[in-house]
Amino acid sequence: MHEQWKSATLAIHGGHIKEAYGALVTPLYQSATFVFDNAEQGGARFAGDEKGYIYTRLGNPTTDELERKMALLEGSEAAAACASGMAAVSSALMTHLKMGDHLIASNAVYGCTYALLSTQLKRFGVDSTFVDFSDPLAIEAAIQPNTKLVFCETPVNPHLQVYDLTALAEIAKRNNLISIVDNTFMTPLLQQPLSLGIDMVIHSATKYLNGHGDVIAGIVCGSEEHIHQLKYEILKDFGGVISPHDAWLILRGLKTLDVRLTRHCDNAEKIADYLNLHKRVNNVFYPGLESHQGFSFIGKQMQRAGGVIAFELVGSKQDAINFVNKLKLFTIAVSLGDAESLIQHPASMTHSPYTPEARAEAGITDNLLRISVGLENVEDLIIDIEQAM
Ligand code: LCS
Repeated sequence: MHEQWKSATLAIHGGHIKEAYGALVTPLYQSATFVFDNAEQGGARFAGDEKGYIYTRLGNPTTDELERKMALLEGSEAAAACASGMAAVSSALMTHLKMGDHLIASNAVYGCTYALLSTQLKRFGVDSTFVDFSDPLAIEAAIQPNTKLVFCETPVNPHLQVYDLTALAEIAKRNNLISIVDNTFMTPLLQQPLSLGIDMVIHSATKYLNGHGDVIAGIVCGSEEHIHQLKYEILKDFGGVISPHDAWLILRGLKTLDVRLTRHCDNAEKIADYLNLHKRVNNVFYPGLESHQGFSFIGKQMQRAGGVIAFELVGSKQDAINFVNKLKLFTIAVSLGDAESLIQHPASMTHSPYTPEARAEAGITDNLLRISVGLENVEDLIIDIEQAM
């Protein structure tokens, strides 16, 4: 049955198991631990001789449903839910890396991912090289004898550059590297990296998957072997597991993902067109615009361009900051994918962990602004931008 269902249906029904009392909605199993009938049963569960729950850090029925649903949506064998998007990124990396290894990442990624790769992993003897992933030759040129994996987001946070995932998967396979893609900006409804040959997909579920701004969580999707290792070694021992309550909220959010994304994309397309024609705007970064480097990937690698737009205002950094402060309907906050439209200044906020040099290299300028277009009436949003201009 699952095989025939489209994503919108899977997001509602996928992975659901009929509940004992007939409840329509998956129950929230808000329990830290699970009771054994006797000591022998407890021992058998720990030994793996008997199936069944032990302790929520090792598995929980509510969390399991989220993981089954996400695996179906991404087309992976398995999935693991984590305490945050950063827990998903770090757990996925720790599954594959050890001291002395090297990885290659795109030079623009979410700020904390950059900090993890450039600073934290270094403390454990793992080196990272950052290159422009729009140039496949640059990726190949960065490969060393100890390179283990390649990592990127596409579209990139914050400026929406798009990378060719088929080319990336091909480079990874030819050089025996693991490929990991952060699919947060797209969700599996707009882009499925595993179908293009990528090995692992990561999400900050904090964003569109939950969609309501009330959860911090992450997901990793991949092969049975990789996810088993991630769950029963990395998550078990490092502990970055999701709370069942957050898993339950994401299950609720996923039911409306398809309709929410349609609205996010519709609104963002109209706002990108408006900004593109505005004389106070220098550059609009939105893959749905013909002028954008990522436009040729729309309808192929990615179904639509999503709900995030970046743009540079004419003038100084202070002019950009003044514009942000004048907005009345857009809320000044980091994060994205919520019902509320949000605006933030990447250089001083989400991408402040970068050094100024690395930020310049990654194309994140001081007057770049990023908006997450929400679900409001788009005319109201444009009126708000117009009055702040
Ligand atoms: N990956 C991407 C692409 C992200 O945008 C973020 C967070 C993360 C991973 C980490 O997820 P978290 O741990 O926050 O769930 N991005 C943010 C942003 O752009 N503004 O605030 C957070």
